[in-house]
Amino acid sequence: MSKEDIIFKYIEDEAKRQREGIELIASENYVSENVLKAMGSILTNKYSEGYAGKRYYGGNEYVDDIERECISRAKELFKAEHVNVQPYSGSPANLAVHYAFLKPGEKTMGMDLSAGGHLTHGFKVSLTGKYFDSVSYGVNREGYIDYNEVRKIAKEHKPKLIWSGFTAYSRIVDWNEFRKIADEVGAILVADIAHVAGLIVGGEYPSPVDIADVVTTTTHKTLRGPRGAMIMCKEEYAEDIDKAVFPGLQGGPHNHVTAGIAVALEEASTKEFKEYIKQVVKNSRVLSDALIDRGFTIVSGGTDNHLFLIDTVKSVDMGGQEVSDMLEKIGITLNKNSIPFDERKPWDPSGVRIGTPAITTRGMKESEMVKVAEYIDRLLRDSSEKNIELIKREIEEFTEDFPIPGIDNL
Ligand code: DSN
Repeated sequence: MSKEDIIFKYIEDEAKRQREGIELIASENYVSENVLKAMGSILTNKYSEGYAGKRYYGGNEYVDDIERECISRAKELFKAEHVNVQPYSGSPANLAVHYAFLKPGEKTMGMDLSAGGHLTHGFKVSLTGKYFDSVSYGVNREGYIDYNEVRKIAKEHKPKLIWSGFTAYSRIVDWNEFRKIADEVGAILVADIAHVAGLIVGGEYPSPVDIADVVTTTTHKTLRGPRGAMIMCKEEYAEDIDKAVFPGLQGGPHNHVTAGIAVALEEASTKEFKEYIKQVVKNSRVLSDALIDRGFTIVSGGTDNHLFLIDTVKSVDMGGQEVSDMLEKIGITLNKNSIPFDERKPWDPSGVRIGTPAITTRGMKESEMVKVAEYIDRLLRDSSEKNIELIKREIEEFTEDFPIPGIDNL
């Protein structure tokens, strides 16, 4: 096979893997054909450093149209005062927010990684934890955020930024309580809604947009757009945020991504998307309940959103890595994840995270969730080669009825 062809062969291999597997990674999803079309367009050819109407390169008339339209759709959908659609992804968006408001060494506060926070909310190995002085809050033994504890830590450390939001928390965040705490210590409140942006738009999760000073989100998770990010903020912070993204942190925006985000935002404004999001949350509850019925231990005892964590040590006496590796053999993909008060290390933690956005996009509903729970249970109770082969074949057959948008037109 020629060198030109081999990459396309690998893409075909990946398509087959996606088609024949059950995707339970809570941060993944399948974009529409139109998002794929925008992403694969000639917009990738263009340099556009700057903002619409103020670029450092010529020839940006149509790119300006696209970026303005994307911003206007985001403002309308999220009811935001100001939106920057240029961050390359969630981590640079969060770094830009730190850069906009803090000098090196100043204090930032976020949820601890093992409690469900994100690296870029000040975790020690992240630049946000190395260049800034970071403190963290966790969850209580029941797996819920304890706002009195958050308040106590905030009062003790007086951070300049407080991060709310998560990557692995299955409950509803009380944005108003975070607002009160931020006001009590004079901090800027940031909400990272990367995981729940789609749920917010679909009316299944409260919005922090008129509560927090700044809101960051990726666009490729429950929002079902291309890999990218947005920062929304109150008008008074617009200039600081825009300057931090460009020229502070990034160069030219990825215009093909901006176009893809604009397409996804339009799709997210439809009745069909609301129905999809309702089903995502319903599926998450049913899947979590079906696993509990089969003896699994779920952190906090269940879920109010699109994801949940299994305590694999308590459930099947195995670490998250081992469970993840075993499930991959039958085509079920998920990620190992730390759980609150984890005694094991992040690369070999005590749990796995499960989410339903991707399988719901394929059209799976409640009865399919029970089947997924059965596949997981059967494999983890008997991981003999024979059982692996049997379940793998069953899953390949099962997934045939649930197409992935655009995958057959590659
Ligand atoms: N990697 C994302 C997730 O899986 O939640 C967070 O950045």
